[in-house]
Amino acid sequence: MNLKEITLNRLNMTLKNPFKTSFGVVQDKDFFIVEINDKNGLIGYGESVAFSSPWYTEETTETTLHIMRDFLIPLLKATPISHPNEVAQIFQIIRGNNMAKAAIETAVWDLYAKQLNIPLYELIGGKKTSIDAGISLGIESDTDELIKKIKKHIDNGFKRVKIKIKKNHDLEVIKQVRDAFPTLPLMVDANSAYTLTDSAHLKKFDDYNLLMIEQPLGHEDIFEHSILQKQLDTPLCLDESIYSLEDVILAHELGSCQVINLKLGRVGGLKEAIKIHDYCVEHSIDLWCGGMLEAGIGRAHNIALSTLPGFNLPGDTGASNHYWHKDIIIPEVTLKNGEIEVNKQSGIGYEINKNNLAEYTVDKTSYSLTN
Ligand code: OSB
Ligand code: MG
Repeated sequence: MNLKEITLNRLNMTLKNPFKTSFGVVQDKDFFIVEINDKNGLIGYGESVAFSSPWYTEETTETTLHIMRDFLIPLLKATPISHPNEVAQIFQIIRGNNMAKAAIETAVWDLYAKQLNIPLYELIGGKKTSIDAGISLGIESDTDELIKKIKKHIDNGFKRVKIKIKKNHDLEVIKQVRDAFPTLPLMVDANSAYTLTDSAHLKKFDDYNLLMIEQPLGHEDIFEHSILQKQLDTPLCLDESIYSLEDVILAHELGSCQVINLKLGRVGGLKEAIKIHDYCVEHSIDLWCGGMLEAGIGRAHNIALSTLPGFNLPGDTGASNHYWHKDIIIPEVTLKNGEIEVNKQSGIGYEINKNNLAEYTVDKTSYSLTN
């Protein structure tokens, strides 16, 4: 692929609104935009999605830097590639650290699509011309406030609403939201807030016609979810527990969930994501694309992935301006009637906004990929 150089742009961006989960609050994002240049001047972009602290999975911004700089970039430099599928293979000797791997791997995919002068979504076999947008809303101490926000998002056309819950902040919230919106496609995300001893309590969620309960139990658990799923009518969805196709196979075989939330960063990039997609299609497992409060580059990759036919439920990918005062891509991602139109430009379909990128960049280091 004639790779020439890789640049790690470290960005600090502040979300418009603090995002509260069962673990804590995110407002400041410290992350990387990975830039890979080829010898003809084309540039592929990827975004790292780990947070500053390891509350979601074990990776952090600092571990991402360590793994990319000290292991992944030297591996990429040492091994010439002719197709982005080879990147995941080269990175296989490094255990875990999927978010670091995905930041680079997805940049190579974008570059490859640009070299072929075709959209990334087309390269991976995506067919949709628009994707359905859902919204994920953080925990609000005041449920009336939450209901106001939901109303606004429904008016903007969002196709489904996900609310975060935690212990002692769940049933009453669900009940009030359901009363306010009796037919809303509604789901909840617990980010691992419960244990199996809560199963009788979680059983009560069955009364509220939820689309699914996302990740109620342990962040790496698959087995106990299979026990819980047998006790509930509401479908379970796994997020944190899914790092690979093997995890999806195990979850499916055990009956741990009926739905998968797929995130590029969590599974190490596009190659693994496509394998998981194909398995879900083959086994009729519901699938949607999750989010990590991404800036524009990560958002664009999520949109490309979501064009694959197996993504049969609205994801968490919404408009840029829901998250940011100014995003780093041109155009910004916008919604029309709750849908995001898929851009047909080559690669991820969006240009980088160089001024905004520079404004958010706190550090920038380049590494040669030629010997
Ligand atoms: O659990 O899906 C999650 C955000 C950060 C980390 C984990 C999660 C989330 C979200 C919001 O739910 C996703 C988004 O809007 O990008
Ligand atoms: Mg989740």
